[in-house]
Amino acid sequence: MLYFRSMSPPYTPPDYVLLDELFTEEERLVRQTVRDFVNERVLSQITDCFENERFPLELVPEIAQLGLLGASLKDYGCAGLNSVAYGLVMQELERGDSGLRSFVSVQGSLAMCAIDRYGSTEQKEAWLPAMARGERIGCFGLTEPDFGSNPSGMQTRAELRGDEYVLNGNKMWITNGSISDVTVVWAREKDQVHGFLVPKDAPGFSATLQKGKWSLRASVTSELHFDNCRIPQSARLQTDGLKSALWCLNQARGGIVWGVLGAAMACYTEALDYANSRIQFGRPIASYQLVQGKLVQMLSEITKAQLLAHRLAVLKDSGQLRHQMVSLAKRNNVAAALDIAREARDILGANGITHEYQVGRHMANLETVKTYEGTHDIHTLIVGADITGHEAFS
Ligand code: TGC
Ligand code: FAD
Repeated sequence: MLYFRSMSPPYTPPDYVLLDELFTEEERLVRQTVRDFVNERVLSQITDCFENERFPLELVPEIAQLGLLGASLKDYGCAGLNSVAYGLVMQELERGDSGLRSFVSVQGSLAMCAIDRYGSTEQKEAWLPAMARGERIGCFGLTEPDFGSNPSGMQTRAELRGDEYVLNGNKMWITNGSISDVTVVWAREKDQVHGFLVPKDAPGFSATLQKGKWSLRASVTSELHFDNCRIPQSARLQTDGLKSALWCLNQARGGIVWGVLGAAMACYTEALDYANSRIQFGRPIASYQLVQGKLVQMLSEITKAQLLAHRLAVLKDSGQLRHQMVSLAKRNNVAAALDIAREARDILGANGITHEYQVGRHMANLETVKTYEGTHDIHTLIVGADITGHEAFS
């Protein structure tokens, strides 16, 4: 018997050890609001977006209206959510699609957080309110064609000539690049890396859409080109070397720790529903021990990842979070989500590779999430260096 998406029961995410008790009423309300938005506005079109390599740009005003852009920031029209509520936003968005969560992560945790932390009052006033309203879109250009895991080798240069900076270089794999009004770009000025704000109409700036991805197809990914790109001297952020860029990454990595839970929950619930209705050898496949073993393993990993995500958010809000802890959680939760997506795909058999179901899309997306914001292995090395005192990057 074919099992169609239209037959799916309402979404009931797993909460095996009653984690809901850890959330305040406000946090649960935020989660429900985003869950409803994803149910009503995202799920109906996301397969089509993925198939056609299209980011649903038309949803941005609604996302902004819900207060999801820069939601962890306090002023400039931002929602000022605590880290648990912010995490739940990421979780629900990524239940829809990693590309949607990426858009919100890059706009809020990377571009807006960079401006909020390192910008002048003028820069904040110029960009943050409009970005919170979704009227201006931002991106974060760190990675280069030859420098991904090791951004300290970046080639992009900024040279002060008179009262202007002149930028030269290329960035690659930049989420939101071609739809952005402003790029937070990282470039080397003499021996020091700094962040700069480059508006899309700056002379010498251009962006090219990267097509042909197997993963994150409902997300805009671009190359950025700086060819004697001129910006005013005042466009430099008050940054302190590469570590300012790495600080921004913590904010986005924290969002990923929660976000991938949403993708994992979507895969788990779809696999559980399918296993209960798919009959082989005269019985639902859910009645076989091997299938139950897979489902239990998925649920265990989700439950552990939920606890880790929650603890991280509490540590962040109490000022005790170290960036190495974020690395441990990003590494763990993304790997767990990817394993869950692959197992869910397996439980759905041949149906698991079709667009009729979500698992294949989430599985493909999570391959990107494993790589961006620091690869799985880079996070292994970050935690490895922290616990042993020996850096093993080179
Ligand atoms: P290293 O010598 O380790 O550190 C230099 C200074 O920076 C400090 N630091 C951090 N501070 C805050 N947060 C962090 N995450 C930090 N990591 C390091 C460090 O304490 C030190 O401070 P100080 O005061 O002692 O000088 O620096 P390194 O250049 O050797 O870096 C090593 C490494 C590998 C950890 C770093 O380069 C790294 O994290 N690489 C991964 C690159 C990466 O994650 N790129 C992400 C690009 S953006 C992206 O992918 C967006 S995807 C968006 C989406 O769609 O969601
Ligand atoms: P590499 O660094 O070349 O790594 C390749 C492999 O080598 C990996 O398995 C890695 O773990 C391994 N490796 C590297 N160094 C070591 C080592 N020392 N020891 C052991 N193994 C090692 N970047 C941005 O700046 N902004 C964005 O908005 C952004 N969005 C992205 C969106 C998408 C869809 C993708 C795919 C990427 C995006 N990125 C973005 C880039 C992303 O951060 C990089 O891809 C990532 O940091 C890895 O760099 P790389 O792809 O060059 O891989």
